[in-house]
Amino acid sequence: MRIRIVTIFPELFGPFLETSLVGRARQEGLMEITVHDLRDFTDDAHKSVDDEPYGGGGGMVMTAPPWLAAVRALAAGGGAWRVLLSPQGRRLDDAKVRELAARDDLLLLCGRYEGVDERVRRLAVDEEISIGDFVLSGGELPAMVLAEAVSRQVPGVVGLQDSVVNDSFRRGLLDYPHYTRPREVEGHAVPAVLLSGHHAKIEAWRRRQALAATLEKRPDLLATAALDARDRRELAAIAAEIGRELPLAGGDPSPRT
Ligand code: 4FV
Repeated sequence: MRIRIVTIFPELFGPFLETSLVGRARQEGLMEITVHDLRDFTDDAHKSVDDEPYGGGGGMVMTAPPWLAAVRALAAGGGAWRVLLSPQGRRLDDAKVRELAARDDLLLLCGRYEGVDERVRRLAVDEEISIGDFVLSGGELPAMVLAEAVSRQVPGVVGLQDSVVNDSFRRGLLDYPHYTRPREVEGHAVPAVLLSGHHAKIEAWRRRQALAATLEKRPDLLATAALDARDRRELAAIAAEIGRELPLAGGDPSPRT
C-alpha cells in the first residue's frame, strides 16, 4: 500500500510517520507513506501557494498551478487515486476506509487557507473526503486520520488481524465494553461472565452489550448493521428493558412515551 501526502506543512507528519502502528508498518515495508512539500512544485521565487479570492471576501485561496504540477508529477504514470481532504467531501466511515485501502495507491491533497481553487478539484482530484462537519485550519490532520484508518486494513499491520475484522463498525455496531486488571476499581467490579472462562457466554454477553450500546448511543447504525434473527430478538428485549422503541428500518427510535 502506498500513500503520498502533499502539504505546505510536511513537518507536521514527522512523529506520525515514525511512531506506533504506521511507524512499524513503514519500517516493516508493509506500507510506503511519503510526504511532499507543495512549495517544491511552485515556480516563483517566493514559492507562493495562495492568493486573494476573486470576488473578494476574507482569507486567501490556494492557487491551482502548484497543485496541478504536484499531482501531475506525483501521479504521472497513473494508478494513484487522488483524494482532496475537505469539508465538502463524502464523510469518511468504515466502508469508505476499506474501499480506499483496496485502491492500494493514494495521493492525499491537504488544503489550507479558505481552500483550494475550484479548478484543482476539476482537473486533479478523483474524490473529496471529509472527516466531519466542522472546519479545521488544514487538511493535514484529516490526512493523518485517513492514513491511520487505511493502514489498519493492510494485512499484517495490525498484529491481531482478527481485531480488525472484529473492529466495531466492521460489524456495523458499536464496540462492547472492555475490562482489564484490577478486578475492582473504586467498588466497580468486572462483570462475572468475563471471569467465567465460558467463551460462548462471554461472546453472547459481548454481542448483547454491543447491541445495547448501539441502540442507546447510535440507533442510526442499526438500519445498516448486519443483524441476525437472534440479534433482533435480543434488541427487542433490550428495547423493552430500557423503554425504547426499536428503530424502524432507516429511522431512529424515540423513547417510548
Ligand atoms: C476538513 C474536514 C477541513 C477547510 C479549510 C482546511 C479545512 C482548510 N478536511 N475534513 N473537516 N479542512 O476542515 O477534511 O483549507
